[in-house]
Amino acid sequence: MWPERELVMFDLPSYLRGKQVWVNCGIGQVLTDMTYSGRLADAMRYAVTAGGKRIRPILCAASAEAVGNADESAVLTTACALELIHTYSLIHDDLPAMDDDALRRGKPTCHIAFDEATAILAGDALLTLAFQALSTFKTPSGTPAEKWLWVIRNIAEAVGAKGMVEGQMRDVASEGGTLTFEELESIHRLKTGALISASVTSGAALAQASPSQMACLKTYAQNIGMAFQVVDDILNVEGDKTVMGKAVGTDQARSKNTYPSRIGMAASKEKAKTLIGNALQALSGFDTRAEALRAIASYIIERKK
Ligand code: GRG
Repeated sequence: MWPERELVMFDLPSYLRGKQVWVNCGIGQVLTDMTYSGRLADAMRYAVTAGGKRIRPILCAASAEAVGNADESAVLTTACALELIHTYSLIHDDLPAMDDDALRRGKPTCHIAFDEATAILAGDALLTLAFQALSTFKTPSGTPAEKWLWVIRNIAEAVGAKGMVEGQMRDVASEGGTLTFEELESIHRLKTGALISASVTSGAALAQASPSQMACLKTYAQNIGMAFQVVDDILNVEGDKTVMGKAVGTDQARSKNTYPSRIGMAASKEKAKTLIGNALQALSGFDTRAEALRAIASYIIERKK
């Protein structure tokens, strides 16, 4: 099991709050610098500032801290880009052609607050803005150009046609049918796990992780990424709509393949615990600088939203 004593000593809530403020300031700056004012910018800002846990940017920062050695401004730019991409995916996921959801982060979804065309464009613009911010960035201390390119490629691969978008395609195509367990896992790995993995590995790369550190962090990320989606499936059944800020019971209503629907609630919870145990095991060679990553892993199965 994981080291409970150290988790008790680590103040995760204040760590999360601090990092949320940090990334929100960065996102505000990127939006101010790189968008015109007007309806499109309003819709982009509305979706990004509607709330959200900021778990992907926080994982990026925590991973960089676990390794040490990162230029903070490079990590911030990357963290912002990850959240912009995540927000785009949520806007598009909520559209009538996808999950057709009216509530996200406790507020009307972007296409309800604005309109469908504006929501599509706001998502497109957020995705593009992420890569614009990444490719505009210059580190004063000089993060090597190859490292920076690696990060950009790492994120692009994770969210594109062999990553998140493919996961979404398979998810949409599978509605109403029955998937094998392997097919279900591959959807979770692509749709949710890929961006979470890229968040961890990009932070690690910016901190000059060694190949063996990178391998351990990849294992950590793959396990928490899968656990994150398993818990999301569980919360869609058992969660509280007000706490979560989004509708619940929607997976069953859309006949979606999920962990609870395939293996039941108890086995899903057991699966999430096993994955988190694996993730913590992968961090065993890291010192106390990985404490945030350890605490986040535990938070993923305890979260209520
Ligand atoms: C390209 C048309 C087009 C659509 C792309 C790729 C995609 C749409 C959607 C997939 C992304 C998605 C909705 C994955 C589910 C992952 C998930 C559990 C999202 C919720 O993340 P949280 O809990 O949300 O971190 P907050 O609001 O806290 O940021």
